Amino acid sequence: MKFYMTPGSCSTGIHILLEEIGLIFEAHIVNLVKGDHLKPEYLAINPNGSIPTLLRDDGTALTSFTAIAIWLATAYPRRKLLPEDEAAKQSALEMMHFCVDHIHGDGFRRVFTPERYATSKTPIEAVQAEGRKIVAAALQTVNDECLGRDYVAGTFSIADASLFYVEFWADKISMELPPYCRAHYERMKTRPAVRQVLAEEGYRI
Ligand SMILES: N[C@@H](CCC(=O)N[C@@H](CS)C(=O)NCC(=O)O)C(=O)O
Repeated sequence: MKFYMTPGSCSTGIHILLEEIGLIFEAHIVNLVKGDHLKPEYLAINPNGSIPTLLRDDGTALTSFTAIAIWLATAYPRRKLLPEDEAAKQSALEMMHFCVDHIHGDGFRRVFTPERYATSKTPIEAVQAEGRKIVAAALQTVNDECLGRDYVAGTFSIADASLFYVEFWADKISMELPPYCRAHYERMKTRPAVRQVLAEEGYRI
C-alpha cells in the first residue's frame, strides 16, 4: 500500500493506525507548502487534493481520514480498532466524526487557513480567534463526555487517533487542554506506535 502523508498534519492519525496494526506500507511525503497536493499526479490519485490518501494494493484509493480509519478497522479486525460492543462502537464513530469534521474542519481549518474564511468585515485575526473558540468549546465537550475513561470508547480505537491529532495541534499552538484531553494526550504518547510515528515525523516527545 502507498500512504500519502504530511508530517504533523491530520495524516499523523492514520500513520498511527498503520503502525498500531503493524502494516508494511510505502510512505510518500506530500509537501502542502510547496503545493504537491495540487499537482496533476497527486490529483489523479486524490481529486480532492487533500491528505491523507491510502492507495490500496488493488489500486483503489481512500481519500479521507474517516474512510481510511474505518476501512483499516474493518480490514484488520484482529487489531480491534473498533469496539465489538455496539454502543461503544457507535460512540467511537461519533467521536471520530466530531474530531475530524468539527474540531478539525470547523475549528482548526480557521486557525491554520484563515484566508479561506476572511472577508472585508471579518479579518484573518478574527477568523483565527473564532477557530480557537470552536476548538476550545469542542475539546470541553470531549472532556465532559469521556471523563473517567482511558480511551474515548473504553479501549483504544480509531477515535483515539483522531482525538490525538487535534490534541497535538492544540498543544502546538499553546491552547490549554481540558483535564481529560491532557491525560488522553499524555497516555497516547506512551504508546509505542505513537512514539515511533512522532519520531519518524520529526517530533521529540
Ligand atoms: N475531510 C478531510 C480533511 C483532510 C484535510 O483537510 N487535510 C488537510 C491537511 S491536515 C489538507 O489536505 N489540506 C490541504 C488543502 O486542503 O488544500 C479528511 O477527512 O481527510
